[in-house]
Amino acid sequence: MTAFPSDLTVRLIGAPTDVGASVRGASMGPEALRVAGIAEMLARRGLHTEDAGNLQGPTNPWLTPAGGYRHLDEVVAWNLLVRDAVGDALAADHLPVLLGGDHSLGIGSISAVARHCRQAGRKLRVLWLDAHADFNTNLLTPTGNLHGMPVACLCGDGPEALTSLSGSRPALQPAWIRQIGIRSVDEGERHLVHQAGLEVYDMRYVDEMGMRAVMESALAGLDADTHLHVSFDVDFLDPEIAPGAGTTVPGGPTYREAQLCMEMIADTGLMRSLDIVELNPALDVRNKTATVAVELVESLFGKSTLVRAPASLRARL
Ligand SMILES: [Mn+2]
Repeated sequence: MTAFPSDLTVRLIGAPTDVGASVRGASMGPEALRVAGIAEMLARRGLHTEDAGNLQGPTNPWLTPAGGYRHLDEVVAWNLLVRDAVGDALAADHLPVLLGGDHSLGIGSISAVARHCRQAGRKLRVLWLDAHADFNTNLLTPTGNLHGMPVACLCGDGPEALTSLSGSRPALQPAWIRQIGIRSVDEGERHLVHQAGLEVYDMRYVDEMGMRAVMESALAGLDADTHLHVSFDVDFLDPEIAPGAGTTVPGGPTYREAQLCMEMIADTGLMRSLDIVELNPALDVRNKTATVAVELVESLFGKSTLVRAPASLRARL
């Protein structure tokens, strides 16, 4: 077990938009996370924290899809801003935390991470915590909402303007991705996920094997030279604890399961970038979902519920 490095500077980057979403409201996500105390929590953990404020992109025109994509121009504009902001943070050796915003922004964020790793010669592992596989394409999607397509785009299947953001297409190899918590996938999308060979730990797997086995498997094979990126869609969580999301699906991880997931990620000491997306304050109850998200992110940054001494210490007692 590695401690989370305490000499890191965390840079919060707000991307207040819902141009890629199916319902309005995720544009208010960054402020809700700030109100829930995300910066104060990180400071309490002893991390240098700077809030870069919000990116300023196009407003949501709320139009019907064209060519199988809804608001493609606006989604591209936002993702260029996110890619550059996340890229700047990584270049400064800071740990970027993207405060979304809808999950289409993961394209820009992870494209920047992929480019950074390519240039630095580092390996990359992406953990996609989500109720959905987000592997739709314009030919499959009934709605054209781009927040259902980021993993496909990152793997090279999507509009050129989004698949080329990392400077190399595809940005990611499917073998670098682990999806956890999945419980809502369309038929055609399921076929594409299989075809791509994505490693998916769906809720049936979590039920049967338990979160500990899921995370041991999802985190297997990492080494000190691996950059770990976490893309945390709050609809990953069971709607009982996280009602503030536009596309909730029942039957997600409980509070304890989610905590264990986050703590085991923190134990690696390897997380170097994070997206927190799809938080929708318009659907939330007294900022409950933002508060839960901040608590879980606190665990991601090394707050442990472990009270007993570590095994190595117990052995010496
Ligand atoms: Mn998602």
